[in-house]
Amino acid sequence: MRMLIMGPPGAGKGTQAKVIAARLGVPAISTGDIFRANAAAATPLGREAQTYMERGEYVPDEVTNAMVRDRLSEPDVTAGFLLDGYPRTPAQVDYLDGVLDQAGHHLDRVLVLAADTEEIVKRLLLRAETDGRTDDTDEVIRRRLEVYAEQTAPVLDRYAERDILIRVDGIGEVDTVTERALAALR
Ligand code: B4P
Repeated sequence: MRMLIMGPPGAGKGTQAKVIAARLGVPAISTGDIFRANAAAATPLGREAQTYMERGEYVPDEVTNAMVRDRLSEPDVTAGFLLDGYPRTPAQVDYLDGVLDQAGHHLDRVLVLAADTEEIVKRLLLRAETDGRTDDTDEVIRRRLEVYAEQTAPVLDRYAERDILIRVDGIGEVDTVTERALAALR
């Protein structure tokens, strides 16, 4: 199973990706987590990514694409993967298609989690209190939502045209959303 999980910031991608991937027996790969791990370790990639993340902007495609290509060449993805938060731009969609094509693979499903803006802002401001993420301030959350609407929402049409897009309501208890997503994937 080669899958993506998409949706606006705060829709529950990272939360659901870990559980769903474990249930399906594939690794969950979060570009946001990889950037944050690099930022915490102060690697050159992390220092560069941090300057974009703290403003709510996307990290440049060339940087993100190269990082995902390397991750997808690791042995644990042979049987499949769940990519969380990638691709987010048309150029990333094209790049991922190319990487998969070269390996003779294709995407099976794209799961989109939906949540309204009011719920998203509430969740992320709550996370700011518990996790202290620098991109969970009111101003940066608003910018992340704008960037999503401008650059990522149009990408969903590409997958809808291929008939692999599944939309799931992301509102409700975490377990309820997981079961909803797994049922939709079956
Ligand atoms: P991400 O780490 O992907 O952050 P995100 O979009 O906010 O989603 P996340 O997965 O963390 O949150 P979730 O919705 O699970 O990206 C961060 C930044 O990295 C981007 O802004 C960008 O700068 C950079 N980046 C990442 N990928 C990139 C790419 N491909 N190209 C360029 N740049 C890229 O959860 C949010 C909160 O809601 C959590 O606190 C969670 O506990 C809570 N929650 C989840 N489900 C819930 C539920 N059902 N009910 C109540 N709360 C819930």
